[in-house]
Order: sequence, then C-alpha cells, then structure tokens
Amino acid sequence: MDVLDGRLAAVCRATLERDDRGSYTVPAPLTYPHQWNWDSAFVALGWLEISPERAWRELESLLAAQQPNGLVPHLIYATPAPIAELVAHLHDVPVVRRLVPALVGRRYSPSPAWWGWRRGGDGRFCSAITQPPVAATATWLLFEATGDEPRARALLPALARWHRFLLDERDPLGLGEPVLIHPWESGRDNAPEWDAPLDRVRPEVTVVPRPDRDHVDAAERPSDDHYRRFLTLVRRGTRSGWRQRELAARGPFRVLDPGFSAILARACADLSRLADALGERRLAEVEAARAERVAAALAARTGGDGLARAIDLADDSESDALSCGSALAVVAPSLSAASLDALEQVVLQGPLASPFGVRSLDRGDRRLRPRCYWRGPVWVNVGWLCALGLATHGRRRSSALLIRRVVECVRAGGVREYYAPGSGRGLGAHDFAWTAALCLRELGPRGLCGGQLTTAAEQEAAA
Ligand code: 2M8
Repeated sequence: MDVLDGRLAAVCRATLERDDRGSYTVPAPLTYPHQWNWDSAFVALGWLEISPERAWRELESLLAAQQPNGLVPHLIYATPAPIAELVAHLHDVPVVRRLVPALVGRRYSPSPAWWGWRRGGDGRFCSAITQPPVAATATWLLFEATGDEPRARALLPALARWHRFLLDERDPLGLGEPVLIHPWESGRDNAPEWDAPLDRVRPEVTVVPRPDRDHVDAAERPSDDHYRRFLTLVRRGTRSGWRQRELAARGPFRVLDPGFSAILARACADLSRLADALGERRLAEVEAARAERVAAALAARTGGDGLARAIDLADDSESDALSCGSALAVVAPSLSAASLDALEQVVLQGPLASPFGVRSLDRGDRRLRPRCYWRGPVWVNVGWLCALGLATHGRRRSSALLIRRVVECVRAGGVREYYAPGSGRGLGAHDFAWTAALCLRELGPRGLCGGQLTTAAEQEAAA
C-alpha cells in the first residue's frame, strides 16, 4: 500500500470507529442514527480488517433482531432493549405518545411508532420489512478469514430461517423469487423501477417529516411524493398487522427485483458452503437447492439481451429501466455465458459504466438524475458486489478494473454515501460506514485485487 492509500485506509478506519455503537455501526451518524440490515453485512467486512471479534458482533446484533417468522428487519432502532420495553408498555399514555416517537426516532423518520412499536427478537424496536440478505455472504467471508467455527455455527439457524421466510412467506405464488412489499426492501429506495408500482399507491400520508434533508441537500434525496407513498405503505402495513404472505400475494406494492433475488441466490450458496464446512450436511443441501431455485427463476426471465429487469406483479409488467438492480444479477452463483458477457459489458463499458464504478441508472435514461440517490449516482456497495460477482465467475481482470474504479471514487470524493458518476464528487451523507468498510477491505490483502490497486502502467505514469 502506498502512502496515499495508507492515509485513505486510516480515514476509513476512523470513520468506522466514529460510527461504531458497540455492537452495531450506524450508516452515518447524522442521517441514519440506527442499525440497518445490509449495511451491517458490508460493515462487518470492514471490521474484519480491524477486529474480527467486532466483525462477528455486527452480524450477531443484526440477526438477534430476527422476528419469529424469520424476517430480519431492514431497520433496528438505537433505543436499548430495556428502554424499548418500557416505552412499549407506556406508548398509549398521552404524554409518552406525544414525546417519545421523536426521542426514540432520534431525528430519523419514520419513528418506531409507524411500525406499531414492533420489537425484534432482542427487544429493540424494529421495522416490519427486510432488506437484501447479504448477511450469509458476509458470514461466509468472516468464517473463511477467521475459521471461527463456534461463532459461524451459532449464526446458521437464523440465516437459514431468514432464507426460508423469503422463499416461503414471500413467495406465495411459487415464482422462485421473493416478492418485495416496499421499495425500502430493495435497498434502492427511489429507483425508477418502483415509480409505476408506487403510482398505484394512493397517498394517505400528507405531511411528511423530512429530517433526512437537515444534513443532505434536498436534490440528493427522494422527493416528498416518494416519501408520502413510502410512509403510506408503512401505515397500511401496520394497520393490517403486517401479514407477510398476504402482503406478498395481494398487497398494495409487490415487485420482483433482480438485484435482491441474485443476492439471495448467492447468500443461499454461501450458506450452503458454510454449512458444508461445518459438517451440517442437511442444511448444506437445503441451501444449495434454494440457491439453484432462485438462480433458475432469475435465469428463466432473463431477456434476449442477457439482462433481467424488475417486475411489477400488479400487472406482471417488466420495467423498461436498466438500473444497477439488473447489474447485481452478476452476484448470482450461476449465470449463462451470454448473461455473464452482457453484465460484464454493461458495467464496464456500457450504459452503467462510470470511471467511478457502476451507475445506479442507465446514462441514457430519461429519468436520470446524476445527483439524486438511486436514480443516477454510483454506490460503493453495488460496485463491490458486481466486482465480487465478476471474480466469482472467473472474470478477474474485469473485477480488478471495477474495484479500482470503486476505490477511485472514495479517493476523489471522500467517505460519502454516493458519488456523481461523471466527476466522482461525493454526495449524500458524510462518514458513510459501508463506503469506509468496503474501501478498507479492498485496500488490504483480502481485497479482490489483493490490495494491488495501482496497475503497473499507472505506477509508471506516476513515476
Ligand atoms: C437508505 O434507505 C433508508 C430507508 O431504509 C433511508 O433512506 O432512510 C438506502 O440507501 C438503503 O439501501 C440503506 O440501507 C439505508 C441506510 O444506509 O439508507
């Protein structure tokens, strides 16, 4: 590692330490002061570079919030469990009802009140929806690096229950892919694929609190119209008791997301490998079959151009948007040669390519907004997942090239939430944890290029 990269690694470390809350890491202290699901999975890989013990704790705290039906919440609130228990008992007392949501929400909207004061398995307040299941992949990578059998074994049942939930309660029609019931579940909140399905959601919430815009320019965040519909879906879900199978079969928002499905397919394959390494043959078989089922379902609906797109299940229409949701199909454990070629081209030279990673939306799309969240900017986690997929499928040079681009945006724009695809300018929240974590991993020997981020040609040019 050269001096500049050494400095960047130190900044990434300091960011993780600043965002650390002991057993979990906040994505960004001012904008996201709680624990998020896929954020914790990425962040665990950064902690691995600092403290393996802390890395395991990140995943343990995430899975501890699992619901009895297997769902692992997308958001777990910071309020410690004993205080949450007290509040849960008193939330009908008028003064508590008035004051507590804001206190417990810590300037984040929605507060736990929106989810009906739902609590996770460990007693903390949490949401009632989930997020891309990256955790099994993170667990496998932690196990591969540390060989810590007891800690890996302890996580197996929760991960398997979550995957089962996704392929059972969330797949009432037997499509082979989980149905997402809220845009937040995709992790790509205001992606254009969700515009048409969201248009059908008649907004019931008119006043939307937007503390997210206190620290980030409004132009870089989702619109009020998006928020009205996001919160309407939450209110309706809470009103109807969050019956998951029912919502997946007949709810107001139902979509298939190729990104989520591919991440799940890989998660099942990684959990299968882990179970096998731990001598849990039965679970290894079950998870391998799940991986195959999801990958096959995704492959079956991949278009002639080798790419899969989002589906709106209300009318079975396919989205016309080419977004990083399609690009993420590259993490699936099995892909046809045609799909792999198409995905490699799309992310490295084609419409999603950028000198700073993978664009969240096709550069030629009429809905493109290069500064706005999931409608144009590049995100480090997406670039990293695509590079991981390319490496898994043997496209090592492409994977290395992509990782260099991803690290370049952090060098150019700082440890931010997302970046302008043309300039690498940092956007969104500051001190963003998954950016720090994945950059730290890639700067070190465990990275996809083994930490060799500068090519020989670049070194010569710099000399
Ligand atoms: C963003 O989503 C949350 C809602 O879950 C928000 O905007 O408040 C997304 O980028 C999501 O992928 C991410 O996990 C979360 C925290 O970083 O922020």
